[in-house]
Amino acid sequence: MNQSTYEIQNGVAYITFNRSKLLNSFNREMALEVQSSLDKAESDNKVRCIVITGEGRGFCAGQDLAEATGDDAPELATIVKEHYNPIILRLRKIEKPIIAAVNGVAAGAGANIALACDIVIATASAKFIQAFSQIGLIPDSGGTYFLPRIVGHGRASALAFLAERINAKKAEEMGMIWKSVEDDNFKTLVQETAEKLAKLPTKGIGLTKRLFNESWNNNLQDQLDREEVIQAEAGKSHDYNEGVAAFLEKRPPNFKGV
Ligand code: T3D
Repeated sequence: MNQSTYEIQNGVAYITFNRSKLLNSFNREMALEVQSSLDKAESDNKVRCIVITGEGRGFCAGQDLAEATGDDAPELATIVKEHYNPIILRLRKIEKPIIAAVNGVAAGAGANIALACDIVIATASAKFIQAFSQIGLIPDSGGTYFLPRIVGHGRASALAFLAERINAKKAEEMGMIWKSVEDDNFKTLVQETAEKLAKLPTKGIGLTKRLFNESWNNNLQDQLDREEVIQAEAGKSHDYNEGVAAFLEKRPPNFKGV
């Protein structure tokens, strides 16, 4: 791997985009590496939280436009199908919490990869840009799915059509991200949040994520039915028994994630 890095620390897998000279814009190699890192993090039981971030001053500037143009460039549909869609589907399917640690500008597919994560923490100087309309494209990487659902139709339309730079504070105010944090405190907050998540009941969190995913397409009755089924599954976990026992014995719980 040389377009990204993969590192595990205290139960957290850190996947870092590593093309900082080009603001971590995606080429094919980086897309395939990120897919394989997500697979590794999913199958490793020691990993109980995943953090996605970028090296240098940018999070990710979306597609490397030099790679997407020129005579031997792949079809746009091929890029979307083979690079971005598999990443977005993994981010939603992996039943472990995933943090987008947005360390700088997040544009195009970079912005929408962040929005597909479970929790977005951004440094105060970060910007979010739905850059697609500037070059005549549509918001891919789940943008047309997540944006209206997260911020509402009106804001999604303005963000997508106008491609304005939205700073982290404003993104937080409109509910697009969880937290904007001063640059000096960013790394510490990301690490503390990730390590806290890695000690929580991963099984229950994963099942919650599954139900949130399903809720987009369910009516209330169907969703309540699913909660009934999945609560029974959560109730069979080690961490449910441990959580209740720890509460009754007035001691801190020791969750194992299963
Ligand atoms: O294949 C397809 O196209 C379909 C898939 C589409 C998915 C997409 O993501 S489409 C959207 C693609 N992304 C963009 O349109 C964003 C382009 N970048 C920018 O608008 C700006 O770079 C930023 C607003 C993100 C940041 O601006 P600034 O002033 O902080 O930095 P900069 O000077 O523009 O960029 C620094 C370097 O990175 C620069 O290279 P240089 O001059 O130092 O050699 C710049 O060309 C390069 N860079 C930034 N973004 C990209 C890029 N190079 C290639 N592709 C990029 N997307």
